[in-house]
Amino acid sequence: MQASEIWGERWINNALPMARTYMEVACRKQSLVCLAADRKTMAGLNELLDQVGPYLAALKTHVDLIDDWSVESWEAFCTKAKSMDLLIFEDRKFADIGKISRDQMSGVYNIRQWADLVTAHLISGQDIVDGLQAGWNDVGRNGGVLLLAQMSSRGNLLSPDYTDTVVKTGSIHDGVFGFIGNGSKPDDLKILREKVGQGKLIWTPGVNIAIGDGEMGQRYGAPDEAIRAGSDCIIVGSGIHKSEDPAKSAKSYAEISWKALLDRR
Ligand code: S5P
Repeated sequence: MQASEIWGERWINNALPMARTYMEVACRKQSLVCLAADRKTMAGLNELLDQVGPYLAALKTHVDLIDDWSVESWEAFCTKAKSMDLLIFEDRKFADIGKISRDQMSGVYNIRQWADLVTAHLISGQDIVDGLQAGWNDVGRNGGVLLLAQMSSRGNLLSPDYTDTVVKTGSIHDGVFGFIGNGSKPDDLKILREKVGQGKLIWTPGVNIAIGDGEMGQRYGAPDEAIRAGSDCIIVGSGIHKSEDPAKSAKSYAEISWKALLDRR
């Protein structure tokens, strides 16, 4: 089956090239799983990628938490991820003014050169999206911005009004790939999906087969419920990288997510 048939309205209403690329990758891999690869060494990251790469559609990184990061080791890691047909998503949570965000796409980490997706807060205004898109444009690459509309952590300051403004502004901006929603609360997610409409993608952290509270205020909901409520990608960290058998866990998240997407159609 073609990606356009599987994704239906989402495909029709989202023409951002990177959004369509994601929808195609998800179909090839039969997985709506983005791994939050929160390991602190290159060896740890490479080991994880070797184990679970086949079951993922995307790989989410925090490039600034790697102890032994180097340009060469990162380049090799990204090349491997690409060879496994994965999108690379740097969860940098940019929040500065447009021109500084553009510059932050370069610098030591040179995020614009290897990341297909990045996260941003809209707290500084919508020019941040143009700044980040300009960053990719500066090196002739395409990318997509995921705006934080909700967060999964307890006590966060993203109020319902703030969420509405992010959705309203982001939904009509071409550079926006989609939104980060809270996967731990399917009911809230349903409401978010109604507000977002059928075009932009919603990606959700706060998902784990073992639902409930996580470490330091993190909260978890069930992966299939998140997708049925309107999530288009589940961001899973500890559920995979802290599991005794990461490959087996990644495979079950992939199967659950794919089945939930087919059920949702
Ligand atoms: O609201 C949020 C937004 C994000 S991007 N809550 C989150 O937990 N995240 C990220 O998702 C967080 O930075 C981490 O990398 C991942 C969740 O990891 P887990 O181990 O709790 O599944």
